[in-house]
Amino acid sequence: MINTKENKIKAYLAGVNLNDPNFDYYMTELGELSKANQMEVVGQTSQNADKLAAGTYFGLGKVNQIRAAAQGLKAKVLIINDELTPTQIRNLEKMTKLRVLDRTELILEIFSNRAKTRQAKLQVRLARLQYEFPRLHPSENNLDQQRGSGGSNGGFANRGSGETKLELNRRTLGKQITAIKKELKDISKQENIKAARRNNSRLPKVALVGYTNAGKSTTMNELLKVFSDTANKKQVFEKDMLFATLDTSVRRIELDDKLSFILSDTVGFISKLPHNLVESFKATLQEAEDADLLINVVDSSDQNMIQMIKTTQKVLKELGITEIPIITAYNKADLTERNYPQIEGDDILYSAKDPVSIRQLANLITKRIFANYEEIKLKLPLQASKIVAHLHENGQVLSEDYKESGIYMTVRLPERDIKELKKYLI
Ligand SMILES: Nc1nc2c(ncn2[C@@H]2O[C@H](COP(=O)(O)OP(=O)(O)OP(=O)(O)O)[C@@H](O)[C@H]2O)c(=O)[nH]1
Ligand SMILES: [Mg+2]
Repeated sequence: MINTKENKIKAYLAGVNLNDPNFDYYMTELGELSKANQMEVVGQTSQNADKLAAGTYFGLGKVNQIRAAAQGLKAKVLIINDELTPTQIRNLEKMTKLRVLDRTELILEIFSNRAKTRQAKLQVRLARLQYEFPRLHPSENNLDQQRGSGGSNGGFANRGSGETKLELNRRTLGKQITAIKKELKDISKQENIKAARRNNSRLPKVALVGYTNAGKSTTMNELLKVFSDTANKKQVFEKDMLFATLDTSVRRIELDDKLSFILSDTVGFISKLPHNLVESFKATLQEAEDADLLINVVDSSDQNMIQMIKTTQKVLKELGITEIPIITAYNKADLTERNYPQIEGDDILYSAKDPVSIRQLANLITKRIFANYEEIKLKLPLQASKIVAHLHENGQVLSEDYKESGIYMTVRLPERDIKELKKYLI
């Protein structure tokens, strides 16, 4: 349901600046995240400090100031720019009389609202449970509550009457976490089988990565429109909102001259992505890890473009992805004054909505991934059907002619594969 302005929850943003040059940008992002969560931002404040107050995050004077300001603006929620400790959340809620949401919870909330497939839902749920686990605390009414003797919890009854609700909750949560991990592992196993099939074909793999809402999915869809056969054209979901994509989609792109590659679209990034979330989404991001080439899609019309590029680089590093070559693709050039498409070295300025741009992008990708491919002509014995099949799987077969004297083929292959075929070269 779309909330109108009237019934949107009013939120007040606040953060402590520990001398971070990116602080203003993080606050801007926090505002975007709040809006993505159906909230209306009514005001914001910050405090410069050398360190965070252990119990309250802000200094006490600042907390009072926030309470007054938020009350005046009729805010119901206080949104904090960092991940807080459970104690900090509790104290701030008590002192401000506001519901307190930290950055991590905000991002988790958006992800849970967006998740559609079983895998995405489980991944978000796992991240959320792991976030909640250390935050479980005995609330006022269950602090002293002990499990009644002879209760209905069968198997656990002998755990002793001293068990608090808290311990019970912890155990329940722990079990849920284990169960979700197991189910995710099963899903991931099936995915791995599919991935292995793709790996076997040894077609080059290209992954679209980058900041959320940069236009990764749009770029994939437009490449599919221009280059794929109908069976492969299935479009992916694209929309003007943060984290539209939570699942990785994989498609085969067939270029005009029989060159093909595998393209994947992945979940978008943002600063300070919660650690648990990155962990849970590792399986989904596997495609990026396995890629031969990454396309870092950037919204070139956004004034925070440089920060967004840095954010993507940082998340990739956190994922351990440091060795894969990258093309930086500056998208949405139609919203700028600059001429496009334009290629400069490994970079391209383009618009995903412009077919000429899309062809140029494909050219650039092709140049990179097929850089070490060579075109060769072969004459194979008629009975060499295994080699023929292998060439179809691993190379780009440009022509194939069956004659009485043998099979004549023109093939593009990676350099390393050519050695083995030396005796058939013509
Ligand atoms: N004007 C313009 N809009 C674009 C262009 N490319 C994408 N968009 C729009 O930008 C918005 C986000 O596009 P997506 O393709 O969903 O972005 P994404 O990078 O996949 O985003 P996430 O999945 O959320 O990470 C959509 O509304 C697109 O229509 C472009 O070249 N020009
Ligand atoms: Mg997307």
